Amino acid sequence: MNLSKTAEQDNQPRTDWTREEIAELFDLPFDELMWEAQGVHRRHHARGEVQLCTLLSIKTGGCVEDCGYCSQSKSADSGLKATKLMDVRAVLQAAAQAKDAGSKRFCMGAAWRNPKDRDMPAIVEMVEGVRAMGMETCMTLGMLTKEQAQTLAVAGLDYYNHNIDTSPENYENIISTRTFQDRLDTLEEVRNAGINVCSGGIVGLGETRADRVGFIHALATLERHPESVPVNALVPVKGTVLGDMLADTPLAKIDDIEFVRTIAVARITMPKSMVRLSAGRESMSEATQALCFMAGANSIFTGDKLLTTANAGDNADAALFAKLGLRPMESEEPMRAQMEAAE
Ligand code: SAM
Ligand code: DTB
Ligand code: SF4
Repeated sequence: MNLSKTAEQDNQPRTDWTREEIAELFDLPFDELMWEAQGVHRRHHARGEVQLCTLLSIKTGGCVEDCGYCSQSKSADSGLKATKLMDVRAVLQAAAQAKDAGSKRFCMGAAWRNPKDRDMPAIVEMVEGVRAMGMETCMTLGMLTKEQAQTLAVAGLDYYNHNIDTSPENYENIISTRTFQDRLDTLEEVRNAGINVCSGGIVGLGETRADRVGFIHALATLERHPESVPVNALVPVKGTVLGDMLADTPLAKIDDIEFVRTIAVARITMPKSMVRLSAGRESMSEATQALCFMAGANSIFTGDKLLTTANAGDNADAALFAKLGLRPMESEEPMRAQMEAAE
């Protein structure tokens, strides 16, 4: 297939990808896949720029869902102490620190199946406070009702993160307490409320190549692509089903090249989206991360901590950026407008 013609139609990202086409992309010789991904990346994004985002867990642990990868599930034996929702003031202090460290987006995560309506006023204050500091806001709070999505939109929330995590077929092997359709329903509420959608998943859950194809296919055939697509590499946490599985069968760890292929296929099939190289960087070599950036990843989480697990850290990232000649992105919006005007 002529890939450069198939990524877009009439300058609009395609949403009619077939699983066969996506499987063909995964099957390309690595150098061709990377060439194609770089081409798409350069047509739609400023080269050499990577967005820096910071995560904060505003409510940790004790979650009633049973996601097999997650340290925060009640079903896991990870030893994590459950906390209450943080005070708004403490959240805003952490946001100010992230801003000082150069972060452009502040992502707040809560270990909830869904927020309770009584939590919403504090959540709204957090969104408004972080926005007032001039940072973009992202929240991930679990499933939302229509009313909750609208409340967040009115508060000015820029992005809502809600991952499909894996292929529709593999979903019930990973999570039993909610369905793939539940996830899609929340994504639709977020979209309808006018909030930017952030949705991706995890690679290295013991899934097959066909599951990775199905995972990208599910995102790339949404009526509108998520504006942001986080691709996480499983962080194996002791006491979780999947962390323990990996400890018992180390060979099940995702192959680095296969991870890079997943990033490249996400970039090609969702050309305008930010592709976020998310969890898992701490145990990734600099060379693998460099390949991910070449494959089209243009956003990372900075700082020493993700939600509950360790992250690469600002010093390691600054050194890597200097080595690779990468620059922190100022803001994705003017850049997008420029690229679109040039098209
Ligand atoms: N409770 C909310 C939910 O699940 O929608 C928000 C928080 S949840 C921790 C956000 C996402 O982080 C998950 O959907 C999953 O993709 C990712 N994640 C969680 N634990 C992970 C792990 N151990 N390794 C890699 N990614 C992980
Ligand atoms: C996403 O896809 N990855 C981030 C963010 N969205 C919220 C979370 C990663 C969490 C990694 C495991 C942890 O630190 O608990
Ligand atoms: Fe709960 Fe989210 Fe963790 Fe699932 S991923 S157990 S919903 S915090």
